[in-house]
Order: sequence, then C-alpha cells, then structure tokens
Amino acid sequence: MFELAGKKIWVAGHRGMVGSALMRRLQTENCTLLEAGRQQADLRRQDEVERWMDKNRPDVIFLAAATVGGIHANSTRPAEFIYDNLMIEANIINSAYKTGVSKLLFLGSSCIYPKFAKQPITEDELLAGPLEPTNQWYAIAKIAGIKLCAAYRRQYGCDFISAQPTNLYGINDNFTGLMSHVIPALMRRIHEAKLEGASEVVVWGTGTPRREFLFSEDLADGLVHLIQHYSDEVQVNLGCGDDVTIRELVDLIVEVVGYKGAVTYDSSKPDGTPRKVLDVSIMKNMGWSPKVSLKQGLEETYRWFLAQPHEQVRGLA
Ligand code: GFB
Repeated sequence: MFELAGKKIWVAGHRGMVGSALMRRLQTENCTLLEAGRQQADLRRQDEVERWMDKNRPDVIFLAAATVGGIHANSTRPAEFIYDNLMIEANIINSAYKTGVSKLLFLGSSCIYPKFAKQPITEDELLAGPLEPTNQWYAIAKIAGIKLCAAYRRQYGCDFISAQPTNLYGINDNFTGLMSHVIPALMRRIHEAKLEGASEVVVWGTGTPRREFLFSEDLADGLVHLIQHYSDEVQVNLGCGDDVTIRELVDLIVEVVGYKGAVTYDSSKPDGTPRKVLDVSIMKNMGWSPKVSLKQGLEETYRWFLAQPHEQVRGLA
C-alpha cells in the first residue's frame, strides 16, 4: 500500500468540486496539504508551474485542475477546453518528473471513450472508436493526459497513474446555468421555477440519454483508495456502475427540490452520447465501491446549494 501519512500532497485544482472534496477527504490522512492559488501559479504557464514546483516540492500530486463544463460549454468553447487542459496536464506531469514526485494521480473523464462504446465500458475501450463530437476537444486533451502518464511511466519509471471518473456532481459544483453540467443546471433551474411558481420547466434534449453519476465525496474517497492501492498504466474507471435516463434524473431532482409544475423536453437541444456507464470491476476487485445513492447525493447537494450566498450560487462572486 502506498502511504500518504507524512507526505506533502498537492491537490492541483483545490478550489474546484473534485479538488475541494479531495482536500476534505485528505484531512484524515495525516499528511501536509499544499495549495497553489491562481495568483501563485497559472497552471497553463510552464514557467509558473516549474517555479511553484521547485519551491514547494510536493511528494504526491492529485491532478484535478481542469477547464470543465457541460455539453454547451464543451461545444461552444472548444479552444479553451483543448488548450487549457493540454497545457495544465503537460506542465504538471513534466515538472512532477523533473522534481522527482513519488506518485501522481491524473483525472480523465468518461467522454474519453468512443461515442458508441460497448456498455458497460471497460478500460480497454479507450481509442476503440470515434468520439462524441460535442466534447471531442476535452476528450482529446484528457486522452493526452492519460498517455502522458503512461509514457513517463514507461520511459522514466515514474509512478504516475490515471483515474477515469464517470459524470460527477456535488459540493462546490458550478451552478451558473448555461455552462454547467446537467445536475447543477437542472437543480438551479427547477429551484428557480419553484420559487417563481412557474408552471413549466424546460429540459434540454429528449430525456432519453443515460448517464451514470458519482457524488463528489465518494469520488474523493475512491481516488484516495486508488492512489494507495494501484500502480499501473491502465486508466481505472471510477463510478457506481449504474445509470439513469435524463428523464429519471429530472424526476429525482423535481422530488428533492419539491417543484410542483410540469416538465417539458426541448429536442432541438443536443442529447450528447446516448449512454456511458462504466465497468467498475477493477475498483470493486480492489475493495472499493461508493456509499452515497443518487437520491442521497442530490439531497446533500441541494442542501449545500441552498446554504450558499445567492451571488456565489450564481457564479457571480
Ligand atoms: O452533464 P452534461 O452537460 O454533459 O449532460 P455530458 C448532458 C445531458 O443532459 C444531455 C441533458 O443529454 C443533455 O441533453 N440536459 C438536459 C442538460 N438539460 C440540461 C441542461 O440544462 N444542462 C445540461 N448541461 N445538460 C459531459 C462532457 O458530457 O460529460 C464533459 O460535456 C465531461 O466534458 C462529462 O466529459 C463527464 O454527460 O453529455
């Protein structure tokens, strides 16, 4: 088992949903946590990353920093999604090698798999077919990150590994609306419809695509388990192994929020990939599975959302 106690750990992207969940989870591991704020290092700039790494010398890195967003953000900001993510991962992985980091865990994304991958998706589906066009830019960058880890492992013997999380949601998610992933986008829209007494809420697409969701706190626990127990080249799927249709998801959010009006579907908006449920056998065989059901996770996320200052929830702070 790879020991985290006593190590200097850098969670790159510590303010995001994944990074902040990791910071909470790592509090119990008796390690020293490092942070690189935006003013200290723009992770897209090689010189700034190298300077920060030279000065702070982490032993372990969780690479959770990324430019992310939902289906609309992915299809309307392709340059940012490919450039930012390529630069962030190349800068951090290369300086981790140069400064002798003992272990690094890179986070991929389930859009790395082909649009029509065999379901549930096993790790060997990577690069087995064409990608979903709406998020190909982000997917290509994330595939490059996985391959960077594998290449540095092969050529330099670095213990760099990759996790392949499913669709995520939870505490500190981005609830700004148009650019958000489906859960925060719909939670906010349905919440506002309830407050305004609106008779109808419009959901994008047909409602038929299937998605698998993992709660932020479960993800953080799974990542810690993976870094402690895994050391190999293959990117490891991290999910719950179950999926729901967008329609079923909407019903759950409506129930959690307590909205009484109608829901309609706008099929002129994109559906994206029809289905992407992960095969999670590797994590299961390593003795890990998630604890929080989708309903519980949505309830906890909604409680967190309600407790935020209005401006922050709207992404204005
Ligand atoms: O989370 P999401 O935006 O991205 O979910 P993906 C999109 C699905 O939810 C589509 C439906 O089927 C949409 O039609 N949907 C319904 C909505 N209403 C809404 C809404 O108001 N907002 C949004 N965003 N969707 C993401 C990638 O793909 O998967 C990311 O874009 C990342 O890059 C993530 O890889 C894991 O699940 O389609």
